[in-house]
Amino acid sequence: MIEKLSQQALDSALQELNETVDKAWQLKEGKLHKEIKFADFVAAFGFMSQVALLAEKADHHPEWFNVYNKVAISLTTHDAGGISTRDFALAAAIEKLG
Ligand code: HBI
Repeated sequence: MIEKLSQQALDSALQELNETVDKAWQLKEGKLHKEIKFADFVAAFGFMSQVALLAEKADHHPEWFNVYNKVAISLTTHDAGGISTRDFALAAAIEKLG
């Protein structure tokens, strides 16, 4: 069974993740959260399609919200009741998308 990260592990994983990104992930409502703005709806939906493929491969799925060119993503691990290494793995994979 996957476990949720301790506050200390969470803080250091978040710091490490954010070293590699231009817009930071944040902790929001106990989830790993990021809001991304794209050029238009097609670009936003294209991004979501790529994330959907990653999510299926990892069997780990985002909570997200899209309006036109904006996508808000929240990652949490239901099985763990909080944020786990799976959320950081998915966030890192999302950051690697072209
Ligand atoms: N996605 N975010 C998230 N958290 C989970 O715990 C999770 C998931 N996708 C599939 C999944 N768990 C499966 O392992 C089963 O729990 C259905």
